[in-house]
Amino acid sequence: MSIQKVSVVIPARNEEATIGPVLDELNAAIARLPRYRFETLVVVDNPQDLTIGVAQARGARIVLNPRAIGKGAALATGFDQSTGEAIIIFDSDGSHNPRDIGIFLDALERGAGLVVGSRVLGGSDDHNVIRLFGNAVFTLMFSILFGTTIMDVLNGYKAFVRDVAVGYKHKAKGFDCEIEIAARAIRQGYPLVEVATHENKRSGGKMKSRALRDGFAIMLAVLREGLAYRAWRLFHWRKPNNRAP
Ligand SMILES: Nc1nc2c(ncn2[C@@H]2O[C@H](COP(=O)(O)OP(=O)(O)O)[C@@H](O)[C@H]2O)c(=O)[nH]1
Ligand SMILES: [Mg+2]
Repeated sequence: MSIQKVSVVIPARNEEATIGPVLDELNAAIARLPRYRFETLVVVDNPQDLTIGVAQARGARIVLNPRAIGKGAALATGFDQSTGEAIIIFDSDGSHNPRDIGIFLDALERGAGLVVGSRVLGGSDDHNVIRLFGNAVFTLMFSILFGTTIMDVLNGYKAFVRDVAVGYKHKAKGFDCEIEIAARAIRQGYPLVEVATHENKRSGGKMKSRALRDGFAIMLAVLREGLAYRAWRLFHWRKPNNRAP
């Protein structure tokens, strides 16, 4: 696809300790990609969040998510406010390297509908045994239900065409949003591509995810989306993209 405008949508809750360098690095990356127009949206929940001042000083637009109920809800509000044909999401805690956005955009230009950053290919400094195990199990469940070979569906560094993000009701309000986005792309028939990205250790502030609470929500989302997809395939088996290769 030919992309003119790119929206970078960054969820942030109390990330004033980390978002400054992230946006500085993003702005440097944007300067190296003059063929695109960019907008940067930072989605915060609370108007008192100190992240706002730090982000505004670096030219980002602040989007307030009035329903402060998680990363997925924040992203959904950001998507609605964005205007690019392509959307990139990554975290505000320094875990993702904004300098990689060019790799994601290249993959979209070559025909992908969803590009997923992969820690399996690129490594991580932010992992522990529980996170590693959860990621592996949920990704395997996802791959079986959706018939993909994707290795890191839960990674929060993604790029996709606009259609993957808007025009439907986002049920996933928390970290299960990663599942919903990937499911939507597959349902729409878009090719998925994985690219190697390295995950850094969070550079400050506090981690917002909780292994048990979020793991459970993610598992439910994989089952909900995956079984719905299977049922949908049964009734659309004549669709051209459902033919065996
Ligand atoms: N606006 C908003 N952002 C959130 C919320 N929960 C998490 N985030 C952001 O989502 C990103 C990922 O969260 P993080 O705490 O790093 O969890 P991790 O993905 O397990 O490392 C960070 O940029 C957070 O600031 C939320 O409730 N609201
Ligand atoms: Mg993090």
